[in-house]
Amino acid sequence: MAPLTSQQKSDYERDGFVLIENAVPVEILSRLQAVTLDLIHQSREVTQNSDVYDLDTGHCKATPRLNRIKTPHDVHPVYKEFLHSVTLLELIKPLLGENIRLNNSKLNTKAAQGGAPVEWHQDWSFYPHTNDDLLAVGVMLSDIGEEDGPLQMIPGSHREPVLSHFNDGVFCGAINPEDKAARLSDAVSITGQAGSLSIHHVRTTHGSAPNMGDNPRLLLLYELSAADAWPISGALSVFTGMNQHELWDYFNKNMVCGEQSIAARLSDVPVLMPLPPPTDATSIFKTQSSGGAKSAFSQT
Ligand SMILES: O=C(O)CCC(=O)C(=O)O
Repeated sequence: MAPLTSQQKSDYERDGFVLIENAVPVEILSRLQAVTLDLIHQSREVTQNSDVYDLDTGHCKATPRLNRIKTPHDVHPVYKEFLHSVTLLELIKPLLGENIRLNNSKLNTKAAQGGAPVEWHQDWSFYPHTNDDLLAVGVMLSDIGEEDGPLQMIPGSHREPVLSHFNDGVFCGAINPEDKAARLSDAVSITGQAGSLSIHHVRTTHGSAPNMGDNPRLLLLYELSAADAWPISGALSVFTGMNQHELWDYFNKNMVCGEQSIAARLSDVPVLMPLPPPTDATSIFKTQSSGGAKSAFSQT
């Protein structure tokens, strides 16, 4: 696979996202898929949310239905292998520089015929940093067509003001679909074959509808940042609850390339702190449901 082209880089800078088709080499794609299907199979024995699984409603032994496999890079080495591969590094270094940290990973396994929607949001609303050189890479591990609940993005939203993600004064991790400033009618669907990947900026407005297809929609997400982007204390995020030793160890352990910086680079970025928090902020699904987010996608 070729490095990010200058056209792809300028598309990302203009739109806040870029789709790169057939980006993942076939051999590692097959292994990522096999490990993922095996993890879904193993979830048949699981009856409640755990460190690995976030269960969807209706999950049972006969029909496993997951919202997500949590932090897959900690669950099986193949996810880390692709993260550190030259293929991926050549795509993200032009956007983030030579020093890159993984902040979190997740594998959203939207179950067939209805897996949970993800309401419209900007990732930035959950974890503002000292600058916005942060992005998410979404690796399609299944073919994702229009009816499979693809990611949808609003072009150019990453350069617009930060939108409210509050309901009745509580952070709910979702934009009110009636907020005209969100320009939801401009949405573009990110569809492609397994092995394609998208990159979206941390401030790009995005969401996804339920999966109306017959197969699980498998999307592996790596949340990455420049190593001199420091999380702003008080945000709801994977860093919540870590003391200084834990945070420093976490950052160093999760370097993808280069070194963690102690210099925090401050940019002129818009920030709304995600406070007060909802009652359950353990995942975006729980944040949106317990925060009372208004749905753009529910069919009732
Ligand atoms: O899986 C999806 O469709 C979107 C996931 C997402 O936006 C998130 O987890 O922040």
